[in-house]
Amino acid sequence: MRIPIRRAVISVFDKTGVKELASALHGVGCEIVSTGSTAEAIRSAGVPATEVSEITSFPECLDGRVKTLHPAVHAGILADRRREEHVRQLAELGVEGFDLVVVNLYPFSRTVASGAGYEECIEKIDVGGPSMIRGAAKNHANVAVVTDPSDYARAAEAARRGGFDAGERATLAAKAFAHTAAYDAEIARWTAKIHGKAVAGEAAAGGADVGGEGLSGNVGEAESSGVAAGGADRSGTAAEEENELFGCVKVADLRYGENPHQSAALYSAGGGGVAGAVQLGGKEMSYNNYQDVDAAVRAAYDHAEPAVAVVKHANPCGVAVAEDVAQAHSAAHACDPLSAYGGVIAANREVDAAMAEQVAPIFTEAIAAPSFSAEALKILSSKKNLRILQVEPIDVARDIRPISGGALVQERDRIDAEGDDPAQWRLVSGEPADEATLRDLAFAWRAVRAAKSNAILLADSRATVGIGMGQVNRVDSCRLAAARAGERAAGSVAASDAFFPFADGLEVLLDAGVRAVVQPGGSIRDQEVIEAARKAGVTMYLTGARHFSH
Ligand code: 93A
Repeated sequence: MRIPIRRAVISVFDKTGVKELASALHGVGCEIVSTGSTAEAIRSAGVPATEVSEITSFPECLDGRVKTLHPAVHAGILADRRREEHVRQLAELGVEGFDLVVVNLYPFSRTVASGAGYEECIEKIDVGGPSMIRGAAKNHANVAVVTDPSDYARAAEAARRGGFDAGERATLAAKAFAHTAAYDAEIARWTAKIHGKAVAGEAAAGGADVGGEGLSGNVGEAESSGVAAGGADRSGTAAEEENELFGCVKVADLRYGENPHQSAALYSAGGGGVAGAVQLGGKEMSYNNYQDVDAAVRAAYDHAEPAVAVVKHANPCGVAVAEDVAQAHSAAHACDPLSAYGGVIAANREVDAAMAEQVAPIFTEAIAAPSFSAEALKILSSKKNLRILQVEPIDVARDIRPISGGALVQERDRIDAEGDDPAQWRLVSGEPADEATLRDLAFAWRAVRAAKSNAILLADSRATVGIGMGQVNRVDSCRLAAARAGERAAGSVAASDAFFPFADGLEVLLDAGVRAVVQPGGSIRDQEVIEAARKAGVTMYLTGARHFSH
């Protein structure tokens, strides 16, 4: 159901596009209630705006710390106008409801990254804004919430056609909650840093002066620890100079890069994901930890069922899906326990005590998941060095990779390309796979793209049993996968991230006893490859989709 936009509260730090939005809202007869400088900006466009202080009968005070924190605002945002009782109470209290909340927040991360001092950073912690955003998002049955100026055009359009419908309001609410969650995560990391706690380890904003009364120090300034202290000397390096890159804000200087002589920094797009992870325990995150956690998260979060990926040097050494994460972890670990030593683990569901008990005895650099049960956290925290990261899944739109003299930008590879769905696969050899085999093939196809090309992945019972990756020819990847699987190669299924250019690689897999294969096809020698599969009586599907990962 559409809810006409008759009354809106607008309070924005970034004034981009606010005049146009206010004009459009005014044009459809919407009353606008607004805070100090937002109201000024709106009025400068000839659009009337009621000051919040007029409806609260309370002045903005305490240097702007209290502007909208008043029941006349929050009751108007939170009232569920489908409930007679709420409508009656609003009338009794003389409060009018809001249909739209437009808020963007004080730029906390940017302030920290700019090298601002402690007091300035503290003042840039927005309280009233997130409260209004969360109130409107909670009450999306009645209120639409807009937090991103790029949604203003949609809001203006919605106002003209009689408001947002329920689905649109829910989508905006989800975006709003993600926004405030990411905002608070950044503040948590910074606060933990300046108070020397482990919540975000040292991977927080800037190098805070935590000694003695040092909290008034320049908290955004990079500490210059110097090579002798074990960190790179960052003076005059790119990591220090660039506070913004590709729309991401620098949130931390890392101790060093891939190697101790390289300076490095962490940038965040301001949302969840690995760059926005909240560290719940363990040692400081390193550059390599971030890379590996990112690869592990991507490998685990690709699956719909409970899944665990174990990663080493950005490549999976085990991936599995199962009924729960503990089972998935034990299957993933069993793939290659030798390589899992010193690896990084990611789960796509809450880590429970059962999984934590399994992980604790294994030397692991980091563990990432959307959440951890209290018991799991207790078990994992007993490993003082184990980095524990809460990673909110996000939809990454693009990959950026620097090359000399510039950068390559591409749309991110997702597992939803034409041909990824097993229903679209073309059977070119052998019998159609039975249900269990098809499930294994579908799992293997989903998992193989987590391995660097050339990638060959052998799986059984929805767990990898051998992975060959990163080789400069596919035959070697096949040999590696078969060798790692050992006896388990016989009866397993195989996925190849790209076509077999010759039959030789496939023949290695056939000799090892693989019983079904999925691969993109598309080689000029497809017929040769298919013939080899047919001769061995092995099932083969072509997907038409390829998942190179270099
Ligand atoms: O200091 S606050 O947390 N206290 C508040 O009550 C409050 N209400 C809105 N900051 C508050 N805001 C923020 O003020 C908004 O999130 C927005 O970023 C900014 C807009 O203020 P102005 O209209 O004066 O520029």
